[in-house]
Amino acid sequence: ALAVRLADYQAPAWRVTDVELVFDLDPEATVVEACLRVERDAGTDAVPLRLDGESLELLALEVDGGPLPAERWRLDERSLTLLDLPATATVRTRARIRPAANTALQGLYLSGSAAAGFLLTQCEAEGFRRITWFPDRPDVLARYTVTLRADRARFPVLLANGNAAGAGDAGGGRHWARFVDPHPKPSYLFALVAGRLERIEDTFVTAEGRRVGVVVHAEADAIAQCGWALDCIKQAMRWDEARFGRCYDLDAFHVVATHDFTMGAMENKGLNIFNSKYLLADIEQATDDDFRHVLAVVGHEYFHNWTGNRVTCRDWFQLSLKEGLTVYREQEFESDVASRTLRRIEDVRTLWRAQFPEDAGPLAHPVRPLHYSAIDNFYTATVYEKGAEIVRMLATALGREGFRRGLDLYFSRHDGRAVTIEDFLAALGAATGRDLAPWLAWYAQPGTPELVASGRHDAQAQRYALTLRQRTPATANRPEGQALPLPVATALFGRDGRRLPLRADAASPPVSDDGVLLLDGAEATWQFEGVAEPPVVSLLRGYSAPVRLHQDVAAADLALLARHEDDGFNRWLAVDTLGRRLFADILAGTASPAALPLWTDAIAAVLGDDGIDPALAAELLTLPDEATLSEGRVPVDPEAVHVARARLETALATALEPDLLRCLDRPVAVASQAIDAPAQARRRLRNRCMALLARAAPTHLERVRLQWREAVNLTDRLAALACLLQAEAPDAPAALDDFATRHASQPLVLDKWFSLQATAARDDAAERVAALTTHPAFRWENPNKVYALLLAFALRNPRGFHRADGAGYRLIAESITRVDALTPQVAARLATSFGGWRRYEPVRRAQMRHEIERLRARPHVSTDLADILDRSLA
Ligand code: DPP
Ligand code: ZN
Repeated sequence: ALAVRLADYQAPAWRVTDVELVFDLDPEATVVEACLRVERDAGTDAVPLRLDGESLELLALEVDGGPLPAERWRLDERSLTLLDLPATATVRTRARIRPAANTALQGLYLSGSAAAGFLLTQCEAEGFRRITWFPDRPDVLARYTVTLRADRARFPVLLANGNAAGAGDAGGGRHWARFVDPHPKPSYLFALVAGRLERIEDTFVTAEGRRVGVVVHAEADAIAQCGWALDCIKQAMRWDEARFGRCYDLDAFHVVATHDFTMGAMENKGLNIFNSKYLLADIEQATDDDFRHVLAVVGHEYFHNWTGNRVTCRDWFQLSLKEGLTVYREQEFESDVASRTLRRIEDVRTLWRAQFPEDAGPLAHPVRPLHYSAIDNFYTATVYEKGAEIVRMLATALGREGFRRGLDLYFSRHDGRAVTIEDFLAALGAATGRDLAPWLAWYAQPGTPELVASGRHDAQAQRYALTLRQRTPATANRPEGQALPLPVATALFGRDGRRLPLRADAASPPVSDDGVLLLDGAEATWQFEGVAEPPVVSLLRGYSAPVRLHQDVAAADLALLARHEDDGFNRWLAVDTLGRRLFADILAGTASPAALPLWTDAIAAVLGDDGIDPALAAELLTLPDEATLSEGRVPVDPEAVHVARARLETALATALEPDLLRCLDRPVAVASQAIDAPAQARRRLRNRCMALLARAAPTHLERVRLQWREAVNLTDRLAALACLLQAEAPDAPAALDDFATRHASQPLVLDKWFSLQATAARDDAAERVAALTTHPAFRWENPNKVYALLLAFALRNPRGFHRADGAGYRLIAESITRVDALTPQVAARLATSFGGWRRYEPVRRAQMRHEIERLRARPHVSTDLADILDRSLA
């Protein structure tokens, strides 16, 4: 497909001011009547009106109430073009579409069976063109009036964006409902839902005094699991008012759950649609992590109402304008209402596991890409997670108040508009009197910067000089990057573990009140005064910039930080760094037993600290996964990484056995069905201790079995099952069967059952995963099932996926072919697992390359898949 280029952007010659849509809904054949009020921009005479449209059957076309002569319109597979229109016109089309046959899950489709399922839409990024002809680009904002007509018994609930504006009987067993959305919006935010859905609801009164009906809809067997989501919506609404001054702006806020969704969720105006995985939660069918993910994703989609909907993107190159900013808002929401340290550790783990490798491989792209041939493939860790890190750095650099003032100006300047990342930076800069132009480079250049820190202590002068240098090195695919603005949150500690004041001399670059050094060139040096002894330096506190840090720190200093850092993240980071050093030694065959105690003692000391947050303790006991440990190593031998990691984990478990037992035996006065943050944190720690003990000695499996039998929540039951599986215990197969029987009617729990087996590092993992694709609960058409089994295998079972005989690669390649014929977006996502092929040792490298080429050579490769394959090979 032809690439679309940022440099070619042109404002639309035609605007659509108002849209009226009438749907006659039916799963087999739905008729869509669209009436567009179009206006040509002054000064753009004679430009034809080109409307996007795909997989639509044209039934009628009229302009200004009459037919259009054949020579004045052209129709092809992708568009409808109208010639010689007056400067303003009314264009009416009628189209037939086939929701039940739509397995791509873009546009209007059916969730569930034809007899009992419901109809819904997914339009971001380019799904609306599968519903009707329209300038399907985010800079065309229109007011929508939508009328839905359908069989009343089959589709009792009818929903679309905006405010309800009437409903009634349509005769012949059919009924209708109308919705008016007063806020102009781009077509990607359009949504409708129709079907047999149950609801739970509440009322929320905004800070501006608007009474809002908050409604969660789901099918009958899922509605009982929606209470948590309803709660989370209200929390998100209140939080956005308090933290960012943003209120909700319609009479109702609807949220709908579906099992058939390619993404996590979608922020359609006033009618969010969720993958059930991120909406449903109860103690029997959801883990603690699920509860937190629901909170985060519900928040994320709700926050888009301002960052994405009220202020939207000019074009899809600006995707991170809404996604990076909204991920940042979501992170802050969870940090404020749950645990800041835990959320930060998880975000950084994700960045290292997913974004750093992406940024180092052939699929690397700037946060604002320069071109694309399939925009669906740019909903990436780089656009989302690195984008959020940039926003976080800006917030750090401007300070909390400055950032808030900047965002306020951004909203007031651009409300109702489609804007760019330059507009965002300009608003933040104007509100704070700063020139933020240098920050644009963060959006423009790919690659992870390297930050090198070195220090020198002068005992005589009681001074400590800290030098920071940065570089974004060249790779095969790109030249060396330029220097970027880097906020480096810093603290100095004395040998006794106390914080030292951070006083830079007058000649040094500035230091903010909260200890942030802003490195804005290739190199700078700060001279700190009043430092009597060589300090222990803690850099990038809270991970203040998404860089690779190179700092020569003694292991004893890291152990000191593990005990005394008051920034929870850097406390964890010190332990993590110690663990990684040991891992590197084991991998290189240079491990010395003497090095182990510094690490394990540091963890033991934290575990013994009664004041410690159990969630942080659990994180200290969790090693980086194999993908993270492989990152930055060339060439990777996945088997060696697996073995070295397992050895390190066993060493940790053995060294800490008494501490882990003490931790488990500590009495807990907590209801095992409570889901508040402290209860979750304690479960997390106990389950982590149990998993390590099971590693240390098989006798501890008795504890696991006890928990397996007595668990009263899914978190504990699943944790016990994972231990049995990991230990390859003789009763593991029976436990797996029991679990499947117990949860047979619960699709989301079965997804976990599939994932657990897909990620078990067994020799025969590929064969087992292949066999599971024929399990009656597995469906190739359902993205969640494909993600739970096949994507989990490809991404989270490096040993199985990279098996030396290539069986893992063949399994995933065959699965990609199969899925591509159904849901191209899902196939493309699966194919990204081959993206890092060049980093592997020669045998695996050749096998992966062979699978990529074989996939590319097949007939009927979708545009989405072809794009990933081509870029992987480039
Ligand atoms: N629905 C996706 C998200 O919220 C894309 N906008 O990130
Ligand atoms: Zn989003």
